[in-house]
Amino acid sequence: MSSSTRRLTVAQALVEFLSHQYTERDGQRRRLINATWGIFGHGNVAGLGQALLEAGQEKMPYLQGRNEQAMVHAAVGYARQSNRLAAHAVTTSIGPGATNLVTGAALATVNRLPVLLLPGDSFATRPADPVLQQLEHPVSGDISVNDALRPVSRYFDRVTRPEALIPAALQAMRVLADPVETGAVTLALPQDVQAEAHDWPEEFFADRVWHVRRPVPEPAELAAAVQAVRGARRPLIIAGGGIHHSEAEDALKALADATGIPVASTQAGKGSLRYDHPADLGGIGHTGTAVADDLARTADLIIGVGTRYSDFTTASSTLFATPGVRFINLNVAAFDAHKMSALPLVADARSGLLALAEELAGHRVDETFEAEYRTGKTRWERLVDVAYGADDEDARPTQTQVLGALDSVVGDNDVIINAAGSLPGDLHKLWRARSPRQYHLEYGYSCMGYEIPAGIGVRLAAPDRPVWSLVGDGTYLMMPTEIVTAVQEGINVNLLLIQNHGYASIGGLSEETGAERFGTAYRFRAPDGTYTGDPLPVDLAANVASLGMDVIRAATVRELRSALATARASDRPTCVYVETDPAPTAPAAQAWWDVPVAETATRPAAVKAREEYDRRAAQRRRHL
Ligand SMILES: Cc1ncc(C[n+]2csc(CCOP(=O)(O)OP(=O)(O)O)c2C)c(N)n1
Ligand SMILES: [Mg+2]
Repeated sequence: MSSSTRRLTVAQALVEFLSHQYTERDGQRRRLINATWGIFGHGNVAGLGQALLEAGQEKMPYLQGRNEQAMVHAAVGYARQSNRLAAHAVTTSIGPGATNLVTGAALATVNRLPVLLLPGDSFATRPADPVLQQLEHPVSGDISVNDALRPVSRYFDRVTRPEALIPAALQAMRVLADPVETGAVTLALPQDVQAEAHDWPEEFFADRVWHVRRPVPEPAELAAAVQAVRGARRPLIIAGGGIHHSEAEDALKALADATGIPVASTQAGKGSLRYDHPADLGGIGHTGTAVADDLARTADLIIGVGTRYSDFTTASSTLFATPGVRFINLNVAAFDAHKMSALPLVADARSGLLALAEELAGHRVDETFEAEYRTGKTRWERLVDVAYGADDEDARPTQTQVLGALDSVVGDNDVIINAAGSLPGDLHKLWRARSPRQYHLEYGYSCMGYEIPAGIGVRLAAPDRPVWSLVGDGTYLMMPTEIVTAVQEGINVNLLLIQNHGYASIGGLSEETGAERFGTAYRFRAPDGTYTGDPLPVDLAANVASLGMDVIRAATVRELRSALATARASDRPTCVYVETDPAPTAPAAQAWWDVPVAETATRPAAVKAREEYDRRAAQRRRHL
């Protein structure tokens, strides 16, 4: 071991260390931590802030954010678009800056996406408890608000001594780069420790490459899976987000081409096959297409690839209705591979699909089965045409007509981003995904406010792809903050802002579940005290413009199409603002979603909704 050391503060050493970390997959090497987002306060200004200043933009690019949660969203957008091979760090002060990370951390961990969180923490040496923003816990002296990050982090450490940074930083990198374990990683850094000097061994700052493995299936698991596929009459593949993370789209296409097994996709997996591939059935589950859901109900074998089986996918355990239906789960995480009592195929998605294709050589599904799903696909395509089309181009567009207009303007490479509201359902049913990672839906945490900051992260990861953040008015008001960041950095993110005066999605859900749209409209109070008066005189387009973004207002379908084309051609961040006609033009839900309804109520709407709920809930089924 060399005896040479370098004297740096903990914060300086961490930044230096981070600038030397790389991932490698398939022989391709790239930097693991490509930038650090930060908002400074007394908990990090003179520690990590000073260290970032000393490092300089070249060594560690610094990005200024407006809201800590939003900075995590930007980092997550970046990581997802980078197929988890690169990530960002986020530094915050102590107290509220740190706890603002909690929602972002949960979002990253739920979606299995890497982000390195570096919240400041109150003094390790405790010279003057309580310092500003320090939580005092009457019976536990070592708790800080950062402990709220533990359950939402895949790795958590508090670096209370300088030398403890070494194992903490190494574990943090291992988890970030690991396809099974990745998620939010938190290193809490007490404000005094950040500024403390230490003599670091030079080896700590050597280039370090984290190989991102592609585990291959075990022969016995593979043999069992192949036997099950060969014996199935009506197999269906569910493509999950793991296909994109693993860059397994070509392997999936090869398997679908060779075997004729149809593919339905989750929100995270949509775009695994191009929408016009004959075996692509579109979305599955509550927001799925009729052809995918009909097939799921009648399938005798479900082959889940890189999916978590969320309740939207399984229609709350009601979708897979064939008696004796079996599951094969190809997943890099054993945790997911064993869901649905499946035959587990624990492997990287691409390795596993390639192995399956090789072992299944010559095998093909029945012609009548293929003809059946192709007919269903054609029928659904016609529904999409109807939902996208407008009889009157000079009328206010409905939401699906907005998507039709966007569809007509984007190219193969554009990325559309969304997370919450009525858009995810409409997009899952209708969007014609033309390339991997074009369809960027955060539907693990479905967090309102992901879209705008994520757009920045996506654009940083893919500077040559036009980026569209799609937001409703409620979502816009939740987190418009990073528009300022996009303007400041000249990051060309387009915003499609849909005004419908409230939480339309939850309004619809509320009505279906007997809650009568309570609290879901943005309107003045009527004389009876309910929010059923006039819409609020709020001008969101003016709000966007006030933050420095170009804005184009579109009132009709025709104007909208031209506004979208103008925004796309512009080299500045541009918002297209449109007020929609609330007429429902999206196809109805093809499968259930379990949202419990009041078991007893005085109002008739809830009583009636409960009857329907009980009928649906009786169809739930456990796969054991
Ligand atoms: C942070 C957060 N809070 C609450 C919710 C619950 N929620 C889901 S959709 C939605 C309404 C979204 O409103 P808007 O963006 O206007 O879209 P719309 O429903 O009108 O299409 C709400 C409140 C959420 N997903 N995320
Ligand atoms: Mg709305």
